[in-house]
Amino acid sequence: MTRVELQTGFPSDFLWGGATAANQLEGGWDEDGRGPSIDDAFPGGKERLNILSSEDFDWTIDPQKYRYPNHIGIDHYHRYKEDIALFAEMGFKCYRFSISWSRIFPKGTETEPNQKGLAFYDSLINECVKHHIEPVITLAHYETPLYLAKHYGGWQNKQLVTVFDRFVKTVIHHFGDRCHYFLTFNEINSAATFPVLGQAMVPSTGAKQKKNVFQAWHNQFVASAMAVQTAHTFDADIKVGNMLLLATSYAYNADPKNQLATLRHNQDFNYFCTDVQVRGAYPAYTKRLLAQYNLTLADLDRTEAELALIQQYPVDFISLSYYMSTAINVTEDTGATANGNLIGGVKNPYLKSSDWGWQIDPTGLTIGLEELYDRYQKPIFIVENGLGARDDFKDGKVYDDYRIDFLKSHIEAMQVAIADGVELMGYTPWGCIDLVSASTGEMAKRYGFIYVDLDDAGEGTFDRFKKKSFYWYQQVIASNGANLSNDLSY
Ligand code: BGP
Repeated sequence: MTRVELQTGFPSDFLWGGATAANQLEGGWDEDGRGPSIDDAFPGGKERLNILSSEDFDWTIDPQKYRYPNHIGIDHYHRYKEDIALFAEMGFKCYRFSISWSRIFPKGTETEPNQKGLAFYDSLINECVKHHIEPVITLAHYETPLYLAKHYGGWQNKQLVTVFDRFVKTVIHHFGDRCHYFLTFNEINSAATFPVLGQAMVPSTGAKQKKNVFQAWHNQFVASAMAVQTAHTFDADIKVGNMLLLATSYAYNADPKNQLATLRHNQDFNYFCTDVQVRGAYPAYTKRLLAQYNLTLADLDRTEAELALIQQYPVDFISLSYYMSTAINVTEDTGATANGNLIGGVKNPYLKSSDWGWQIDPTGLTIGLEELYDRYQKPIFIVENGLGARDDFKDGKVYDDYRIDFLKSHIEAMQVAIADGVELMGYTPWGCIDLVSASTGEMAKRYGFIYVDLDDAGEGTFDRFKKKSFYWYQQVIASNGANLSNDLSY
């Protein structure tokens, strides 16, 4: 009897590439008419999220008190041609980046776009096209114009839907002839723990009241539907995805109470936003979820017209970030907790952690992909994944075998999901070139295939160097994922 072989290969049009976000790499924060974005008020350092979560944070930029690494990023604003040429050398089929809203509309409220902002992205996109790299554009990657956070209170205010719609229409009408993939709100569900990033809300503007967080989500669901409408009206072939922070969740043990808590956690964290954006309607468990905060749907300002729009314009595909899994234990205190990507949890004794305490779990990627595909039957695009690590830079080289091991194991995990029928569109590892960390503002936490000579104090030449993983990923792409071997000369 012959053995049945499952299809584990990647589709021939699989989108291999890399991912970045404007605020974390561009720099040039006040050049050519750009207005400040919320990230320009984020201090650098491990205390970043604590500072942003404190009652007295009021969006003031105070260079006497803090360093602001996002102001310079890695100077991609001036070096993007060199960077895209390096991506092309690795063989990128696509490049995920974000368009900085405040580069196009400096305060967010203007009616006419900043032409110099459009010119920058025209040139960047043309550079991608020249190298046969498909742009994948994030419309909102934690980059609300600072003015809208300060004067409108962020996304809890419905006026943001109107001004965001103007931004989206400008972007799609201007770049839609060359770009076929757009993502709406980066890690939209991360507002469950840190509304400052995705919703531009802090405690002093009401971020601790859950009603505001749910209202902001609703406003973003409407804005997401409007983005799909704009894209499809402009060109029916443009595909728009949501963007989910996926943290696959396990019950710590077989105690049914932990199993139920895990189901609830999945609904509340991993599925709530995606259910609305993919299925076009609020899920049945919304009432239970809101009741946890003593809220009902009547507490939210949702019009019939908005709900109809959400239903009419669901996203075309699901995109997600995946770095780690989380474990749920409500029955006992094991004492050990784990850090993670904007969401922590109980320490899982079966997993190792990164230098920053994020639990490494490739099998969790297979499980997460299969759970999502079973639930929605929509194509999935992994638009972030990677290992934040300290690199040892010597004589122009970085031997980052630990990064190769991480990525290799996650690509193998993707193959298992493909063999089980998951429709996977592409893979763009995070921070394909070293950039400023979102959660800590550090340069020391590196993800890239390309090393950037810059440290946490802002010192360095900004020169770019190819790490060992650069050549490894080049080989992965050239073989369409068939050759994952780390046995290469460097
Ligand atoms: C995600 C964000 C990214 C990115 C990444 C890594 O949450 O979408 O912007 O930075 O995580 O996180 P960090 O930079 O905190 O290591």
